[in-house]
Amino acid sequence: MGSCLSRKIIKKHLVSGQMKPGEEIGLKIDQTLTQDATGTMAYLQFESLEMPKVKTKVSVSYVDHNMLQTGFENADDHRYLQSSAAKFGVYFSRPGNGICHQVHRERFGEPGLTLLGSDSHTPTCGGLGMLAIGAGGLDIALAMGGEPFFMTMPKILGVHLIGKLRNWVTGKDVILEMLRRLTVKGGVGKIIEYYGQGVKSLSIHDRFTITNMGAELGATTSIFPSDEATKSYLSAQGRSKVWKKLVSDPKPDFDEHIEIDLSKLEPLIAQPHSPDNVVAVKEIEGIPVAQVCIGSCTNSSYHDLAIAAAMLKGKHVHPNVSMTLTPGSKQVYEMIAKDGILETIISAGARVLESACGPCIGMGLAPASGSVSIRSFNRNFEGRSGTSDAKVYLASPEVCTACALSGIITDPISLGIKPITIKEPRKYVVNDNMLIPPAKKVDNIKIIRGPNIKPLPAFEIMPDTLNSKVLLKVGDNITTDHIMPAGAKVLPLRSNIPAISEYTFSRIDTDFPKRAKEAGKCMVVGGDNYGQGSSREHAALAPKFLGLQAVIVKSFARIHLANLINFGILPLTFSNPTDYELINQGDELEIKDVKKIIMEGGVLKAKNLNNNSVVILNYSLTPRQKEIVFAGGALNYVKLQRK
Ligand code: MIC
Ligand code: SF4
Repeated sequence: MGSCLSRKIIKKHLVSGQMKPGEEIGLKIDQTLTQDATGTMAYLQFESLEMPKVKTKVSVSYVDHNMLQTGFENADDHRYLQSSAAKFGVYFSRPGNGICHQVHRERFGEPGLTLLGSDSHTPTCGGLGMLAIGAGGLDIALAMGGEPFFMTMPKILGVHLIGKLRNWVTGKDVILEMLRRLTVKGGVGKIIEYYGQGVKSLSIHDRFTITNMGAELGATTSIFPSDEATKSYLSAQGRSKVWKKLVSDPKPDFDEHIEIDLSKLEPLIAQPHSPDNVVAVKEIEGIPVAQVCIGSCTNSSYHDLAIAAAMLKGKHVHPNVSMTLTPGSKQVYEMIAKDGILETIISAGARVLESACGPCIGMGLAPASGSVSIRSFNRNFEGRSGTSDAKVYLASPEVCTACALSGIITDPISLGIKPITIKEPRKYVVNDNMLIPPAKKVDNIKIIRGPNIKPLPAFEIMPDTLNSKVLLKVGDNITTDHIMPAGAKVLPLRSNIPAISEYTFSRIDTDFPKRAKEAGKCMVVGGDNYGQGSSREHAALAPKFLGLQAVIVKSFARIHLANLINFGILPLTFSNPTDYELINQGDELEIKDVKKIIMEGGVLKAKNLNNNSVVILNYSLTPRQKEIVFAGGALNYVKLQRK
């Protein structure tokens, strides 16, 4: 049996462990990326490592999330990030240069390398044959400091692609089909590797959309081979030198396997409020639409905007619809400005936004109460748009534009217009004047901090017995947006843990921070796939600041689990999932001799002091992770190691 592509790249970067699913492996990281909403913490953490410079080949600090400057906070963060990038040898992508995942694939992505990013959609660069993984900011800080990235060796799920997409069917429909089949937890613990004759027919942009939104499957990452399409893309970016052919061997050693016949797919749409709530567009045609947004790191490429413009040409946006288009990067913006696409879009009555995450993260453009918004984005969690009762649907730019023209949910096939082919540019506009390379002389560079940038809180080592109340009990698929919302109001507080902690669980229970502060320590109980979605470590850091000792659930999402460990919160799962019923919100739990039992590999029991029932809990921690949790988090642990 031959090796699949994922294992080939892992093998080249393996610094510890064995490539057996379930075992802990350490990977050498070639490149890192951070964005502003997670980056300030990552650089504060990097600073606390007291290293003069990053040790990676390339590290980039992007500003794309916190772009609405309604107060001084975001501008101060941008300045902090720019000065720390200069000081530590990091590229700085200025506000306006674009969304991190769009710019990174344009200017930095390289087949065969590893990329670790403090954003869950980092796997986008997997479209180039890169092993690109999302993680919490602390893991990125450690990788910048030259530490390996530790994770559990995933299973490799091979997705055999056959056939060819029909007209009006796109990469978005491929990933929506994956979500329909596998659900938001179907990719947990897996790398998704696409292969087979069908790959050839997928444009590089289709591939990026698919790898980007693999995050919604909960996957560790997704990857495509690096082939002729990859070569043309990198050449058009003036980077043909970094191209190399990368494919799996014949008969690759996948752990699991599925097949998708591309020719059988049709335009699909994810309904509120989950990316896996997928149906065929034609099944729900006719629903009135109030807003259409094309943008986000999933679908804001030159190709996406060109197709929307071709559909809009000579027509106008329906009077009941507010349509926005976001060029994903300055490069895309310059391209559409040059070749008339921008004019077509403006003339059709669409609103053009700056190159940033924008409405995807609730930074403006919240839809009207109870209204329907169709978006080319990747997440439609309840309330994420900024309007709690809005109904957000996810679909391709083609479907979005069809809806904007007709004012109702519409399958583009029903419009009866001729299929449109967009030619891949032979040369992209390359103008890196908003990308500041690392400074050569750093001695005089001062890191500039605004008053909203508060020092990192310090955490104590874990006590021998955990004894606290379950202050919150939640169900399945709780997202990190539930635990720590984003949006224009909360995002500016990302550098201020005491202030942001006031919003912990505010989507579910506005009283939680008050109760937690009164109690001083607490636990949370949840269902399956706890912590899915965003990589924001604030969803661990803020609850930790409020005294969260342990989270007991049926199962965890990967990045959040790692973040809990990184901040010294004990992650536990029910040995018997029906025991979930034995614990109620408000019950007091006691877990005695927790460290001793975990060190010795014994049976961990939580006693419910309210009904005297005893629940057996599993802990799936590697020896290194045990040390981290006991030390009160990874920063404490690394500092101890370096002493
Ligand atoms: C998101 O899409 O939810 C974000 C905002 O990009 C997050 C990161 C963050 O919360 O800062 C992500 O996907 O990791
Ligand atoms: Fe930005 Fe949205 Fe992409 Fe997250 S998913 S990086 S908020 S565009």
